[in-house]
Amino acid sequence: MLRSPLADVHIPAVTIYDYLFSELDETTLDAVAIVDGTTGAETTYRQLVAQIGLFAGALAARGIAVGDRVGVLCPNVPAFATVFHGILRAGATATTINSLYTPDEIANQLDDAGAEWLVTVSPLLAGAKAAAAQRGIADDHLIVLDGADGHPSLRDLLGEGHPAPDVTFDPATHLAVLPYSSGTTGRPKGVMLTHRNLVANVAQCRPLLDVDHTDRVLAVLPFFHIYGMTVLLNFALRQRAGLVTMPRFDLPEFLRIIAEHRTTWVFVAPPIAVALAKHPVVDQYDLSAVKVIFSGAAPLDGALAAAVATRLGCEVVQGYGMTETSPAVNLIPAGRPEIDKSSIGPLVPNTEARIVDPETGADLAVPAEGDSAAGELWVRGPQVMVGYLNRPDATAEMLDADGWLHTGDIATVSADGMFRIVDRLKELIKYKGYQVAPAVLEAVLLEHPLVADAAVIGANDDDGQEVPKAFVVPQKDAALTAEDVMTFVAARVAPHEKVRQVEFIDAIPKSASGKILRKDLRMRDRG
Ligand code: AYL
Repeated sequence: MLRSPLADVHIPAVTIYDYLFSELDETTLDAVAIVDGTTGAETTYRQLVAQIGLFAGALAARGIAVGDRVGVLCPNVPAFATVFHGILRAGATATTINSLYTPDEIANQLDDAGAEWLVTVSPLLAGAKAAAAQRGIADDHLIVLDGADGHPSLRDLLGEGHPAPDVTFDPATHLAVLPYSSGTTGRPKGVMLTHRNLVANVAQCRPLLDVDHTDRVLAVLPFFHIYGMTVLLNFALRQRAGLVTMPRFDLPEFLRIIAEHRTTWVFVAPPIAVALAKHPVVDQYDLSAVKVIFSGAAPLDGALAAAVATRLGCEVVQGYGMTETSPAVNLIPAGRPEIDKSSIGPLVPNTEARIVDPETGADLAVPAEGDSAAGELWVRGPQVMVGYLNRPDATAEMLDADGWLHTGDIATVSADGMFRIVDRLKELIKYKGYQVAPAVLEAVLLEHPLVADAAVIGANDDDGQEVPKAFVVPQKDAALTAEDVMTFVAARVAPHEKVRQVEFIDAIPKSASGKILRKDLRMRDRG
């Protein structure tokens, strides 16, 4: 068994709200907590805390309490922080929804999570309304932050002046959030994360990420995803940094905001690193304030990291983890030039790991020099989820009786405790850092009348980034083109889930029990 080389950190038994905001002093209260990158509007910690209290009060006045679930379908705007922490402060659980989702996907998540309330913004109202209608959520339970006829707005709720309710629950067991993840297989499932999980992961990041009140942190990665939720929204606020929000990625606007707000830490996924390394427009902006680019959510190539570091004159590091681990498991601290940036660095504190031979279940040996053989990464720690909502079967497959989470990622480790992700055992695909579940796309493909069978894997595009690729067996004598297949899928899924490559094949390789042999397809794809 491997342990983090770092000393354990104390994880206080408090709510995430108390962990972040109970120790604000007179100086930090008046510091800027959030800047709207688009408009420049600022919110201080004092204002944020007041708004969170009022939002929680307004929810409590509507009867929302411990045990209730509230859907959040909202891009990165400053009010996200008020909504998120307001819901949790009222004792309810927030289920954060991908803002790219189709109405059906939104409705599925609301249904599965048992959410009877939804918070959104007017640009997403059409999809939210369609989903709310499917689930029978009435207009007065659909909060539209910037206002829409017949719906409560943020201004309405805060204006009611209700104080935050007194709620009691055990932070070690009470569910704070239910983000959705497909895990190692199948469709998205609700990941049950407690207040303790969220508190722990912020506490675990603190010794490794040197962010403080002098920093401005760019928040372009979505708060609805665990990366943005923990590392941006919660961690940056705990450090008393200023978050600069951006509702969606657009390269020139991203560069303008970095330059104008002089952001010091920029958290990205690898495709943004590709743009920073290659796009000519990058040279037109003053990015000199940037100290660190932090990449996570998909593999970061070492040469790419070096190219970005040289071009921007900053450090480039990466972190590894998953929704099921709140998310941070490993990360490279800044200021450690000896650590290979294509590795994922050491385990965060209070975390144990094993590298297990997937065939035999035996722990692989760690040699004195060089890396161990590759095996499945298992992790254990206070950031590991309770399980999947309503899915004891899927939980049991991933989380064993001793508390080990089987990540489905293939890793190696060196004697000095540096991990490296070298492959993926599970079927999950990452497109621009977003999860894409092959099972969802395979079901859509099989709806096409000219498709006899189909399988989906992750393939590489010209920049070495992962994209969903479909292997399709056409019906006998059918005239089916790759274009037809891609157009059909694109009309039925969220933009990040589109099939971007198609290959026709005679038969999908399957095991005796009928499981798709993705490994064979991946081998065929890599030639
Ligand atoms: P989910 N290298 C390789 N694969 C990665 C990496 C990485 N650095 N990070 C994530 N993955 C893959 O739930 C891996 O397959 O959470 C993993 O099981 O969307 C899967 O993505 C999980 O995807 C941080 C900051 C982690 C961000 C994250 C990303 C969490 C993504 C730790 O400190």
